[in-house]
Amino acid sequence: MHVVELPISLYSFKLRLALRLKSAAIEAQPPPGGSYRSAAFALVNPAGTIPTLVDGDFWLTESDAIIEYLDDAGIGLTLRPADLRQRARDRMLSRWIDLRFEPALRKLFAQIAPAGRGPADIRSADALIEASLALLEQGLDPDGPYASGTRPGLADCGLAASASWLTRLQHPLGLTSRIGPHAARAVAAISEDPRTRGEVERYGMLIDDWLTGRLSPTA
Ligand SMILES: N[C@@H](CCC(=O)N[C@@H](CS)C(=O)NCC(=O)O)C(=O)O
Repeated sequence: MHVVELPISLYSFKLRLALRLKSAAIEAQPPPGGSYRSAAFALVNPAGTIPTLVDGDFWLTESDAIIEYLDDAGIGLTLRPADLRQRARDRMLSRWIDLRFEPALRKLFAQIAPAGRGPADIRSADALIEASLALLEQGLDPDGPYASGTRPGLADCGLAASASWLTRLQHPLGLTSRIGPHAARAVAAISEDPRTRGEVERYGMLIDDWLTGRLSPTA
């Protein structure tokens, strides 16, 4: 079994966090041909997205589906809350992050190079991010510290991954959206957890390196 992923990919990082929390060591490999756009990778995964789990002749995309598959297969510690409502809340929040927060954030990637920036596009993505974060605040467990209670789940991994980018794009793109107090508490809990702290720090450095150069006025 292995995971096809790339170090800089947001969703690959999300899955790496989950694997750390599960204490599941699964080999990571880059997509064949080095890119998820390669023809060789399309043969493995027609959806063309990473991360992709390959388990013998079975492949699976979608980070949440992969984490749930590993949970159901008894690989590593379970990540999903035992309580029915907390488990459902975790799924709901993870979908909100996947379908609202991250897609709004993703719109900003085309705005990173100063030469290609459109202030109106940045403002509209910022507004979508703000709305998604406001919604998240209403869904997150008010007692925390994690998204759905006292243990980290799917939503915490996705939230930490998108928040890693948002905090680093705020200043250069002049964004006004900020994660709310409940989300900040969940992100802090993942960032301080001894199982995930190193992964969070390494990913932050990767993003910083990736942004250097791309943010320069000549980029
Ligand atoms: N919802 C998917 C999103 C995966 C995703 O969009 N991954 C990005 C890299 S971070 C990707 O593969 N993009 C390539 C593409 O969409 O063509 C998941 O949870 O795995």
